[in-house]
Amino acid sequence: MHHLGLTRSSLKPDHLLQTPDAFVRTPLPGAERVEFVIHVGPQPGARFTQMTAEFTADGSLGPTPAQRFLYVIEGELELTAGDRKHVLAPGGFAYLPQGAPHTVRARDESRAAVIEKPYQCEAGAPGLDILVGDEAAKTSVPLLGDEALRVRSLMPDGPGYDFAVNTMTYEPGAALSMVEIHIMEHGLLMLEGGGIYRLGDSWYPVQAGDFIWMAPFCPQWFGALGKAPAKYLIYKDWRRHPLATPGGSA
Ligand code: UGY
Ligand code: MN
Repeated sequence: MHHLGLTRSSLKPDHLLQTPDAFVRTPLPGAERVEFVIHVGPQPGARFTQMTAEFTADGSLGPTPAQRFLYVIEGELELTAGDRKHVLAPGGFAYLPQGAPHTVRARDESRAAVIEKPYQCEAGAPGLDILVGDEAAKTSVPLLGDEALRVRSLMPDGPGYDFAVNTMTYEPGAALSMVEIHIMEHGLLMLEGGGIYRLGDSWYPVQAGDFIWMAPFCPQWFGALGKAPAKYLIYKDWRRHPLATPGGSA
């Protein structure tokens, strides 16, 4: 089946829209019975990597040289760290500090968003612990007072943490109140619904399953369309001086 070379996907110097029809799977070293859709990495200019891991039953992740954040989309993952085992169901998430020994194994067919970023440590910042949580247990907060646009912060905010991961849920018709232009870069996975994303000087129809990368300072705006809420998982680098180098100290 071909589509005469058409896709909504687009790569520009300051953003990427990657739609499921353009996904290509790849294995990664150390992982077993998992295929990865690598959404972004340093190659097009990102300073982190984001992928979707598609596990068959008993599939497991390999090691990472960076911090790792997991968000379960489908199925169930067992995270083992030290003598503790956690079971992550859809909406469950985990943060693994750089160098923290752990294993991740799927009980059944499962899918998870995986975000990895070299740690930019800050002098005097406290050592970080493994965190495990459930999105549904996090309080949602209106963005800039807009009750129709609610944000859940999955990561704690403190001097030790150099990135944030949030979910944002838009009621139909809700929109960002401004075109944002900021130093943080974003990795974004559409989880539900859809709408129009402005990226740079282009406007794209987007829907659940799509991935977006926004480079630092990429102009961005979103408005939700349709009869159901639109929801996305969004990563941003955070709390580090602009001159700090990735992987180095601030
Ligand atoms: O956190 C953010 O910068 C967020 N408001 N950006 C976005 O949704 N594109
Ligand atoms: Mn933003």
